[in-house]
Amino acid sequence: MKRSSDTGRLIATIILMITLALAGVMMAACKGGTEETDEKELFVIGFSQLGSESDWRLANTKSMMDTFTNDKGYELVIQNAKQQQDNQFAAIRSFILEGVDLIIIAPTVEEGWENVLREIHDAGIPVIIIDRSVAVWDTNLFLTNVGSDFLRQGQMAIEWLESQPVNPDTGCLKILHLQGTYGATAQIQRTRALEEGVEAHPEWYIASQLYGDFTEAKGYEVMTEYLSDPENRDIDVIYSENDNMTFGAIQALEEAGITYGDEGQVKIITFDATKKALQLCMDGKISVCVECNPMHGPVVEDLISRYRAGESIPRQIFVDETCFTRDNLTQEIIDGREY
Ligand code: GZL
Repeated sequence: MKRSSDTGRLIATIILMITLALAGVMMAACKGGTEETDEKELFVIGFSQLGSESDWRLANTKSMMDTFTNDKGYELVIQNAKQQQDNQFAAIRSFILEGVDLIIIAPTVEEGWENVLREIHDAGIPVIIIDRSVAVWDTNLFLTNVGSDFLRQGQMAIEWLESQPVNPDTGCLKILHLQGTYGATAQIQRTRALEEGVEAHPEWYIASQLYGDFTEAKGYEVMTEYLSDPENRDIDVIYSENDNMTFGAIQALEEAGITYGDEGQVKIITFDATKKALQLCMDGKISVCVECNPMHGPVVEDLISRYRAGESIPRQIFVDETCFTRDNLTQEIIDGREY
């Protein structure tokens, strides 16, 4: 009896051990398979966004977030540099350590990118530059630059200004220039277009160039300070390098009792063409809104898909943009805008 009961216990123990072993193997396979499948499917993108300084920038970030979603097979890791290039370098180096599949950079300024782009290159990670550009000798350090032709934007504004009469009392045009972040491609090229325009028109002159850093607060601050001197109040045109500085400048004009718009003293030229600026243009308060399209997400996704399929992609992609005035603007266009 004892022998058979011993034997029975032994057999039961062996069956239990085999069952547990099989269960463990199945669980491991399921777990490993699930995790492996999840990790394998997501294409991880490290995105160094320069900041959140303007409505344009917020729209640009939203476009990227709306495009690179998990259900479309992406993991988008965004780091906001608060307009500091050093923060971008730190973010990019963390992306390299994480071993992301691709890095996207919206650079604060053009200079200073050679070393960190070489580090990314040496790590074997592809890079796409969006919005502004980077000034590097070796353009093989990035796949492509998706952005705007900022010089053309400025030239469209100058073409409109050329169609305007000079001040009949003075025989000239006194222009106040609000500049964006020094060294950013948008600032460099929009400034170049104005300065080349002034050079070609002796009856135009730049009364002052104020630094607004692409923000509404700074635009208001420098404009308020400038208008505090009565000698500075006779400006004919404000050439403002983005809408948010324009909104600050408009507040300063109103507080100084200076009229603006179609029926006012000061004609305003602005860049970005956000909904708020277009509405002011429609209402005759802003004369020219030069569009700067922030909706880079879909364009960048198409380029990444083509790159992953082994196709060659262009080194530079310009997005479509329009120069809006009351002549070509409708409420329907404004209401249909995404930003
Ligand atoms: C332009 C972009 C500029 C916008 C500003 O592509 O770099 O930066 O014109 C933004 O609104 O701050």
